Amino acid sequence: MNLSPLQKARYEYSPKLPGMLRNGIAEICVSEGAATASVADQEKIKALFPNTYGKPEITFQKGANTSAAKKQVVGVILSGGQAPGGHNVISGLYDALKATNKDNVLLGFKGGPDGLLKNDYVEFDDAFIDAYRNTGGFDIIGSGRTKLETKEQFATVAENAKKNGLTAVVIIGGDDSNTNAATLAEYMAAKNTGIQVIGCPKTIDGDLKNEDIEASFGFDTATKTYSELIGNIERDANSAKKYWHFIKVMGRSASHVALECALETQPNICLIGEEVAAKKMTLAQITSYIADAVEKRGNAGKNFGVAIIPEGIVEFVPEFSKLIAEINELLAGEATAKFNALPDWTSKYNFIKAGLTAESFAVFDILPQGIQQQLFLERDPHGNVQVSLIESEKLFSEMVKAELAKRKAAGTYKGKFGAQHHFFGYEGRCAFPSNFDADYCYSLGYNAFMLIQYGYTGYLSKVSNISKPAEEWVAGGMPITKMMNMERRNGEDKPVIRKALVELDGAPFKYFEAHREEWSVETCFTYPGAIQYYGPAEVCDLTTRTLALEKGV
Ligand code: FBP
Repeated sequence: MNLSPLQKARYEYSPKLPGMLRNGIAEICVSEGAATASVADQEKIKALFPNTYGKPEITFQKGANTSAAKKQVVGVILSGGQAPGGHNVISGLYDALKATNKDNVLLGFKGGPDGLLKNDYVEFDDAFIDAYRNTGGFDIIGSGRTKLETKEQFATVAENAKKNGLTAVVIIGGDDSNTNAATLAEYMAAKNTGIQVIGCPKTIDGDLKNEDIEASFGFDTATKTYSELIGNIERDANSAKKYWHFIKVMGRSASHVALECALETQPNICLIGEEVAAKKMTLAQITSYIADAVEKRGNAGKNFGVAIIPEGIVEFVPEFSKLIAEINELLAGEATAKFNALPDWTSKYNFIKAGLTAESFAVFDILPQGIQQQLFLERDPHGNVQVSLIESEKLFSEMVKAELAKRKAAGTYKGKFGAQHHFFGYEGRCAFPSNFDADYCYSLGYNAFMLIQYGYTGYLSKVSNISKPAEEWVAGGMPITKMMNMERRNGEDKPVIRKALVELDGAPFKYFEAHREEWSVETCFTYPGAIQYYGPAEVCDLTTRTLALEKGV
């Protein structure tokens, strides 16, 4: 393998553990809290998880080890989208497992949940793990999005686990994957397999957090990477003074990534999906809001700016969601083939006009033609519009352009408008983990093994107090059922981990809200620069602005 100088240097980095875990199992004991209850729908969740519901929160402390000596054979998977630090969760898990008993074994199941179903795995050893320490990516064993949720799948996993003598499975994933980890844990307990299941909170989207989990790993590095790029673009905009940059950032649904990037870079505009939904904003209102900033700046001679658009925005616009639902209905079943057979866009347009309600057609009709056509291009396996493929950065810039043309004709807008478009997503998911993510992930993995060693199942590895230096971090575990409620999914009520959306009364949004008017008209850009791996702690070990504001530090 060809190694870059940074990669070589990062191999030498020693991730920081919470103080209480630093001396290994010999000096780690457990303190159990009170029984827990799920955040909502307690009776229903309790009935669905009779073996794993209501268990206590646990916290590790310094003290004499009381765990039973037992050879552990642990299987681990990476599940869902990549997030910086996944390799460190595995190396932390491996180090804790080997430090506890050199005969313990760690198997990495390949390609996400599929690896567990197909019994496709590798056995890790020192050389294998050493090649991935402190690196980005999930390439150590790959990842996948297969959902582990049916009884048949669980039976296959149990069978494969038994074949390999597994004592525990660790699932590194987001809210859906950890919901499935809880169901798998319940299955394993109900069947008396003796196999424990532990989850670790991952996702760059930042939406797996709650009163127990302060942040999902990967959010820190991904947002720092996007913020570096946005800062660079801001500086370019402020140098050339001739473009508005419309920048879409990842985050399938929640706008945490967009908000964090805005807090880091102070752009002129940042849309927040959750606010758009709460205020029931229309596309025209959002367009007008952006055009107002462009107009004010343009009339003051500042024909440049930066607007951040969250990937999930369109689903938060009520009239747009309704339009998508109607299109999905309109093209259900055989109608798709009929639609595709129409000879040209005019006939397709007329078909759409005849099939939509007048209200939804009016929304469709104000979209730029390129976006209208995107709605009918790629469909998911269920035949639904793939909303995440809609180029919302272009949607808004084109709508703003049309609005500005009207304002120009009316004589209110005197500036010039030229737009550039960007989408930052994959650029940030496999970056070298920041020191924070390298430390946090290693700790989550190390801690996951302690939960296994102490016999817990159905728990999420929990490392808290993470806005403080690592020495003060608190390690422990929380039953996953505590984070669950019932939600309607595909026509059925299901127990799921509650997804964290941006809270409009939370400190990060409040800070943004208090400053955004000034940022929209003035040029208040801040340039965060590249992630720093070496240097003073106040530069290298910083947490996100989101976490700092949430914790008041
Ligand atoms: P996870 O929720 O699995 O962590 O993935 C998040 C994410 O990166 C989203 O931000 C993005 O919308 C999506 O994955 C992209 O998925 P894919 O990798 O399948 O293109």
